[in-house]
Amino acid sequence: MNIMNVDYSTKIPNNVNLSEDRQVLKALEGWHPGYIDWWNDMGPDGFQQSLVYLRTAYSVDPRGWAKFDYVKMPDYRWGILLAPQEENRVIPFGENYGKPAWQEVPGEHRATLRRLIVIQGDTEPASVEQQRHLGKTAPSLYDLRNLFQVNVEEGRHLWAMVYLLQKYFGRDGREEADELLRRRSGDADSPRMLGAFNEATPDWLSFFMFTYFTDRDGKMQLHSLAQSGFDPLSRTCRFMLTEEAHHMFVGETGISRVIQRTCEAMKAAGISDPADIAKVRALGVIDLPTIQKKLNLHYSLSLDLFGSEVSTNAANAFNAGIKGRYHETQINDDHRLQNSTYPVLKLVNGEIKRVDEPALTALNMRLRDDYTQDCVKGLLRWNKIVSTAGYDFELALPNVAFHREIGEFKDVHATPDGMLIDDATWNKRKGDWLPSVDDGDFIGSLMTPVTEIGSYATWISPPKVGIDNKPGDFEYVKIET
Ligand code: BYC
Repeated sequence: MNIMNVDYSTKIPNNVNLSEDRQVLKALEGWHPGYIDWWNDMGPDGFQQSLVYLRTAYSVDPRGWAKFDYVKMPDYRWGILLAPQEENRVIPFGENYGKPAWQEVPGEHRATLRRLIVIQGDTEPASVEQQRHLGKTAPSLYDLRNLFQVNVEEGRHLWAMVYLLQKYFGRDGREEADELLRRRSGDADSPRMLGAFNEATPDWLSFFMFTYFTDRDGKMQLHSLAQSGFDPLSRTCRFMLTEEAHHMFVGETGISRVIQRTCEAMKAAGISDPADIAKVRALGVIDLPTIQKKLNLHYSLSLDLFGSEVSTNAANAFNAGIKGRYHETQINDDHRLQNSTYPVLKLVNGEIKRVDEPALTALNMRLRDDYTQDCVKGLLRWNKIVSTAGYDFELALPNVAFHREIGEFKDVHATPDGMLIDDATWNKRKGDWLPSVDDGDFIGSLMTPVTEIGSYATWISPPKVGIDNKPGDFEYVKIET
């Protein structure tokens, strides 16, 4: 078969020749009904009979890989898609640097590899669970369609990890695949594995923040796993990244549109002080200080997803050749990191200081730094909208010590500017920095659905361009209740 094109003749679309891999096909077909049950129970609430204008991958050729059409979500063809195999690929880092990439699981690294695949797999259904109620309050059909596109693709990313588990990890891989359908975001007894994936996504501003900040952690982690010496994981992640770009686009443009609308409304009403929250809210738009609080929350939750700044897990995975660095092959060094150091932010005698640590154990910190640099790009665009509107207000990323549950700063409190403060000050001030119940109630009050074709809620601007070059008044979702 042609690896570029996806075989749609089997129940599970794929470009991995499943029709000749009976055992894996059987395992996946056995898992399929449980997945559909999970989708019906935990996927989007409502709209399952609606026709949604979705893209589906038909190829893994970066020059053209997706087709758009109306699909009912339960009929979406979730498939197994791997980027084409690179001939003579070698392990690009670690102790096995330069040796041929593994096509089978290396026995001595089996447990590490399985753990990383399970963690990656766990986040995908978690995000769908977190977002399941949002369809009911979508600000437009365009946004509703984007939500569902993100959801079905996160579902496909779960399939991607399940394929790796079932094909390469035998019985325990199959058990892990079943567990991925059993855990639930936010569940007291059986939560999802990583912190941010057990938080609520109560409104659309949270959804945009999540797709901007948390999906971007996904991007960084997938890039690192795409470097893996275990070639099937590398190829899987490479294709996932193609889809992931749209998710972050939804976040970045979503936040841009919220800010745009707020600035327009403030200008039209002659408001000169963006911090005059009551006046701004009276216009039915979200004030900039509240947007900053939501940003503080989602950025800090997402920083926790990088693990501890100094981590032997990360060092072991790198040494083993299993998880590399962002853009590993473009870095100009020995790719072994036996003798180099990396500056890590640490608490030293009650102060935040940069301390040189062995580069091998500082890999989480390095990836987190790469992530922060990537996050800044959106802030520049958002701040441009504010300054172009003539307002003196700048959104900023909070300090990495702010509101942390994992790593070096988990036991201290810090302001968004990075000043360490005591418990009492934190408790008194945290409502100034993180969304309060009142903020949540106000945003919640704006979340009324808009389902007329080409219309948008009061608190968000229309997008500059439509999906698949469709016009603004395109019926992105044909709602059937
Ligand atoms: N919450 O050495 P440590 C995505 C645990 S998002 C809870 O500090 P390590 C997506 C850790 O498991 C990307 N527990 O960190 C986005 C370990 O536990 P054990 C998902 C945490 O291992 C949006 C212990 O603390 N993919 O794709 O170097 C929508 C010590 O760990 C957390 C991945 O994350 C936490 N935040 O790094 C949809 C890639 N952090 O084993 C999808 C795979 C740490 O001692 N995962 N712990 O019981 C990894 O590479 C690593 O496991 C981590 C942690 C980066 C997560």
